Amino acid sequence: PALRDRARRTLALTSAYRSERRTLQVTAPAPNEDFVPNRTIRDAGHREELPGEAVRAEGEPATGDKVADQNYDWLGATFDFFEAAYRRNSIDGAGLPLISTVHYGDSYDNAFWNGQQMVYGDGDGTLFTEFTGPLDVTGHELTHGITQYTANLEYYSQPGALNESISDVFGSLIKQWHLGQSADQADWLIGAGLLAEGVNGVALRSMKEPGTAYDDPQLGKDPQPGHMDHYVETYRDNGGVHVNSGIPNHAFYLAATAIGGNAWEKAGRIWYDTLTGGTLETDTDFKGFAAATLETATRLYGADGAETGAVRQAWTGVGVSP
Ligand code: ASN
Ligand code: ZN
Repeated sequence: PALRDRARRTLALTSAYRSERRTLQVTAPAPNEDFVPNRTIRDAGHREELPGEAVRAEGEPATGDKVADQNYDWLGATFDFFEAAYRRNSIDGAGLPLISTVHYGDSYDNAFWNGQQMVYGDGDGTLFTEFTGPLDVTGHELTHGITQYTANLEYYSQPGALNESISDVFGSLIKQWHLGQSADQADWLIGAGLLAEGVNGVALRSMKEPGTAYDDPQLGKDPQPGHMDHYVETYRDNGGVHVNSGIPNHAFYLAATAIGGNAWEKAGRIWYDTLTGGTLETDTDFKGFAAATLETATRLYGADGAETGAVRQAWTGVGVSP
């Protein structure tokens, strides 16, 4: 929110100058021009129908519905993160409008990106609370859009688990950036606060200790492995995309904590440049992605850089040899 206000102030201050400049010369935007989000929040009215009725467009005042307003704010924080950390202008890098539908379905226990927009259920209140609540969940869903516009990793098996993991990595980094937490201060949980009262667990997933986020009679036990020795072969969940994502998630955690400092700055930069650099295939597997992160780290920090060593060790630590 602080950054959003800053951006708005800057925009107000520069708009007069900008229109003057336009009459003098027609040029591409200045490299440090602030990007601004274009959010639309829609309300599905508890039906499973999209897109629902628009309740808040960009710049409009709060609706009074805490779910819609929370979603608007978290979309803003996520947009701000990608601008501040990587100078990315929205999902497609070119200011794509952010469209979100809340109150989707009746007691709907999920949130998703459907290829064009984000969709959020309210949870059933017994297992899950509102999916608009945790910032990292919104960061996760929006990052699916970024992956679609960049590496476009297919949503099956290892590339699918990488797609999932990338959404968890940036979801977590957005939360860390918002809270001002360094790698050693972060909880590395995804969806903390999402489990309803009485559920035995702390979050949906743990990047620090995959497999330990919950263990509950109704929800079952967190099925995530954190090492290739425990890779889960399954046809369910698109070949275990939400299960085996624990392995690259843990690799990122190992790299970021070994490098130290703010995780979005170095480890995040390595993952971001790898995702958006154009060298991944849609069917890149863990080994291929690991090798690509090492190439990126080598380009950024040198073959003998401590950061590059940390990335190599991280992948080795989860049983993936790049
Ligand atoms: N919340 C899930 C996700 O974004 C929904 C899904 O299974 N696609 O990964
Ligand atoms: Zn996902």
